[in-house]
Amino acid sequence: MSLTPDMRRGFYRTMVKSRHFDDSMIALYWVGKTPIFAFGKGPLPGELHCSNGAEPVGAGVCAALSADDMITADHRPHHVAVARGVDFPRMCAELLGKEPGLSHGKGGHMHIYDPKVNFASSGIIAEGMAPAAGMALARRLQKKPGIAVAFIGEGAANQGAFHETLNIVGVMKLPFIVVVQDNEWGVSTSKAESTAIARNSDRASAYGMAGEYVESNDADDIYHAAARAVARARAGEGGTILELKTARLVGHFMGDQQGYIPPEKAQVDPLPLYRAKLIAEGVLTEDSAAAIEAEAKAEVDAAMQFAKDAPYPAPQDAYNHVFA
Ligand SMILES: Cc1ncc(C[n+]2csc(CCOP(=O)(O)OP(=O)(O)O)c2C)c(N)n1
Repeated sequence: MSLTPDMRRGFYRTMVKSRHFDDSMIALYWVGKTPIFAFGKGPLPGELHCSNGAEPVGAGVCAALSADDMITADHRPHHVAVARGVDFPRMCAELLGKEPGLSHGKGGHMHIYDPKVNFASSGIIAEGMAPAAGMALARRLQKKPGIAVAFIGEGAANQGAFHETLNIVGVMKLPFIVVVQDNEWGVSTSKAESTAIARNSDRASAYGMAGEYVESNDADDIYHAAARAVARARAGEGGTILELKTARLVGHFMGDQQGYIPPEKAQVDPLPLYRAKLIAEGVLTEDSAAAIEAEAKAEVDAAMQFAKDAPYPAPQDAYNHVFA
């Protein structure tokens, strides 16, 4: 499907919403943790991995999917969850550990789970690969429509789960896409230090599947490449390693000062670039862009307020809704 102006305005809106969500969570994260970084304190205790810079990946890939398709994401799931249309107020409540959260506040930000839109995420890297392949196989056996897409980072592409899953996807020609988000860093380890080849998509031939590397962090380019991979999967042509050159504009987790990133490796923010491009092409004006930004921010602020006002789970429910 070719891109319409409406779709591109939608990409911009999705990206702005995701960015404002992350920025709001980052601001809240520091409450109670300063002046000394008190990791366990505040309304958002523990780790927080934000998606700033990767928004085009969520917007572009999810636009190429249908409601029947299934998604697994990783420890940095916000941009994908927002683009997929996960119940947003409940997602905010989940991050704050509140009772109306998607998992009653017991999953936290790395474990966003919304079966209504076929979305799950896990903090164990590459862990989403095998369940996604299983979902693809289930759809085939049940003769139901739908493909599976696993979102991971380039660091996770060195995990055993990546290779074992792709082997079986290749053998069974499963309708599966792994979206490898190449932001260059796995915590503080650069891709060059951890991976002997420059592009994980080149590994595709080893598994008998297609591989594509997208050099630009632009939602339009990402959408087109994702649509090609989706078409192959739906046509029974098997899996794709879709590696996307994206960015991580914030630390690996909040509190990471990123001292290991040399100035020449500083990454570019894709949002102002996309905004300027759409304005230059007449898809947006200054006014319509500002209106989209205001609307997205109002939606985030309302959901944040809902989450802040919501109650915590009752202590007697500690053992409900959990498997152990
Ligand atoms: C199996 C496993 N090993 C180690 C970790 C700790 N860990 C969390 S994120 C991460 C790096 C992930 O890098 P990458 O896959 O490139 O994703 P990015 O953080 O860059 O988005 C590591 C090692 C983990 N969560 N799971």
